Amino acid sequence: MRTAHLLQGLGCLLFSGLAAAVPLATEEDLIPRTDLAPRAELTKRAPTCNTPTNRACWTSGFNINTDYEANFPATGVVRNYNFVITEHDNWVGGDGVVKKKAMLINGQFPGPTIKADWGDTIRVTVTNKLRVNGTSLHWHGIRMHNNNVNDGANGITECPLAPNATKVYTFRAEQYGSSWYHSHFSSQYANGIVGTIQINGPASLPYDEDLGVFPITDWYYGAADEIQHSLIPPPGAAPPSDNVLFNGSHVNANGGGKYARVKLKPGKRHRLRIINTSVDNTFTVSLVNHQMTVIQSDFVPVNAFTAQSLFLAVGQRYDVTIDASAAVGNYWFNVTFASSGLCGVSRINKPAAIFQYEGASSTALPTIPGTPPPDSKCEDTTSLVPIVSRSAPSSAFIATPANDIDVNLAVETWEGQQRVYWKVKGQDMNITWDEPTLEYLAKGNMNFPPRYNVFQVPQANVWSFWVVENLLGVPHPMHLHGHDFLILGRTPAVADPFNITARRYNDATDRSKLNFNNPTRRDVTMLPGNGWIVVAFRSDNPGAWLFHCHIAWHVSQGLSIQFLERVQDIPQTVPLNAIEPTCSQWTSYYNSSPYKQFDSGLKA
Ligand SMILES: *[C@@H]1O[C@H](CO)[C@@H](O)[C@H](O)[C@H]1NC(C)=O
Ligand SMILES: *[C@@H]1O[C@H](CO)[C@@H](O)[C@H](O)[C@H]1NC(C)=O
Ligand SMILES: *[C@@H]1O[C@H](CO)[C@@H](O)[C@H](O)[C@H]1NC(C)=O
Ligand SMILES: *[C@@H]1O[C@H](CO)[C@@H](O)[C@H](O)[C@H]1NC(C)=O
Ligand SMILES: *[C@@H]1O[C@H](CO)[C@@H](O)[C@H](O)[C@H]1NC(C)=O
Ligand SMILES: *[C@@H]1O[C@H](CO)[C@@H](O)[C@H](O)[C@H]1NC(C)=O
Ligand SMILES: *[C@@H]1O[C@H](CO)[C@@H](O)[C@H](O)[C@H]1NC(C)=O
Ligand SMILES: [Cu+2]
Repeated sequence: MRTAHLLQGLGCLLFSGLAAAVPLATEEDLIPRTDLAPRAELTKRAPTCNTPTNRACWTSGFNINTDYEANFPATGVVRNYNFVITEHDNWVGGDGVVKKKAMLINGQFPGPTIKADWGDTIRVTVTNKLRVNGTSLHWHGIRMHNNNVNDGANGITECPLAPNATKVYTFRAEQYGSSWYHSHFSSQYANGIVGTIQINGPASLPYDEDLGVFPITDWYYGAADEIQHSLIPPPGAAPPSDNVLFNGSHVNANGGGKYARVKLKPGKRHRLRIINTSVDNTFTVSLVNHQMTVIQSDFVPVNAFTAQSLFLAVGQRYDVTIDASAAVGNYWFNVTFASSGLCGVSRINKPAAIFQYEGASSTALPTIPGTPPPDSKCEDTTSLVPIVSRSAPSSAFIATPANDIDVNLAVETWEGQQRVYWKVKGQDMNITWDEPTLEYLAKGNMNFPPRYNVFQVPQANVWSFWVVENLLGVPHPMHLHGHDFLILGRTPAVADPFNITARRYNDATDRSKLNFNNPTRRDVTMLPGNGWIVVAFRSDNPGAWLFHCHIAWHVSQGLSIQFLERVQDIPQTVPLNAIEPTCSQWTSYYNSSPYKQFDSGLKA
């Protein structure tokens, strides 16, 4: 228990290029967006049949049942954003306490919300004004179909942007729902390089009001680099977070700061987009005296179900509806941690936001404490039923040593000191920033170093199955780029985190527990401590796609692999020359920089 708790602090990242297959909008379609802070309203959109009483409808020919991987609207609209990333010492924001090192997009935390309609093109111009760090931005959960080069994973799909360099990321809103973006350069997002994405589209339930994005994140007063450095020697355990922020704010331990307040209209049904943008902390959320009805998980619309509380792993999202049917007043929206401490803890007691009915006091605090939700055991649900169904043939899954990957911890000597690594199938990932996988391919070089952790997926349009086994008690939120994966099965959380009987998948006894028929599908799932998951994705997207733990500290310590999907098709679908000029800019900067890579180079 203690050991597992100590180990829990160890943590992932990615980037992008241009869509080759999907034509981009022409210049006349561009909406001028020269202001840094994007306007809240979408100024141009197709006529929509989406109304408060019929949210399932979207536009002619597109609705909640449309298979969005096969077909999405050609709106011709481009949403332009300008992001300038800057560095701030002793920044006061968030909860009113000084943060030693902040790195912000357009001076704000969270960064600007990217808003688009389903089918729009999103174009983000990123300029790195950090003093010495590179950076790269990953657009979490965006499929990036035939667009690997815009995925934003430095060392995989691009070189980091050197200080003063600019890069344009362009991608289609192929899916709809709620998500986020973040830096994938070491554990840099813990300094604040994070923001949300809202893609409007159909929904499985009617609602009146869209409250918008509601990111919840753990918050650290220290500098990300310094925290990461402190995790190099054993035990390498993640520290508790200093606070938890709701949409960027919370009170602090000394009574300063302020609660986030979300306004509800009495009698109305509201949509809330809960997004876990944590570095490490996983939590359960609940709203006193109200239920939440889930309509979507990650970018996958699901059959609606109602819950008193929801567990979110790092990177996971739940779009919910909330009926404002209680008495007019103020209500706590609470975050609760798993009692084991195995999926993150905070120094702040009982983090909360306030949901305030119109007509209620805007200064009074809620009076009803509410009932703590059941202990999550760090386990996410596998009973979500996607509306657009996907099934994999069970006969296609053959458990072999080749598709079995285990996760474990190792301590090795590095530059004369003991160092903690996370190993996947015996190897921690350690990429070289100026030699991303796509650059190897551009040069026709297939001799990847062993520590690039390349797993080939050669065959086109087949289900690729993976058994992931956890040889330690620490759970990991596993995230796949470029795909939603099917969660065919996993071990249930056990009472004792040192119970090792469920570590290994046994095909003879475990196969019958797998669900191949439209199972839960999303882009992040929890790998239980001392347990396994079986996941599958369809090889319909050529590229180098990271599969990693989303705890920033763990990915930095190596917990990552990359699937090299249909390598022979990559040159036809991915414009490999798009890695320039970023790579040559980075190389000339890095060669003269005293600041060197000290970890895997990746982060969640
Ligand atoms: C990143 O920036 C921080 C703060 O300026 C610095 O301490 C660190 O050494 C830099 N790391 C790299 C690899 O540039
Ligand atoms: C970036 O540009 C600014 C302004 O021109 C300059 O002061 C700074 O030294 C440049 N940074 C690097 C790392 O070249
Ligand atoms: C969170 O803050 C953003 C920006 O201020 C706002 O647009 C959004 O509506 C807020 N979310 C909620 C749920 O209040
Ligand atoms: C966010 O994810 C982290 C890591 O899995 C988890 O510890 C935390 O509880 C999650 N937060 C929420 C609000 O779900
Ligand atoms: C919710 O948060 C408030 C404020 O911290 C706290 O007083 C209350 O006990 C919490 N309720 C639950 C169920 O955690
Ligand atoms: C240990 O794990 C096995 C296999 O999952 C389970 O049957 C057993 O109940 C667990 N024991 C405890 C104490 O949790
Ligand atoms: C990563 O690999 C490079 C090149 O092999 C090596 O010099 C460096 O020490 C490695 N980093 C770690 C943290 O193991
Ligand atoms: Cu992890």
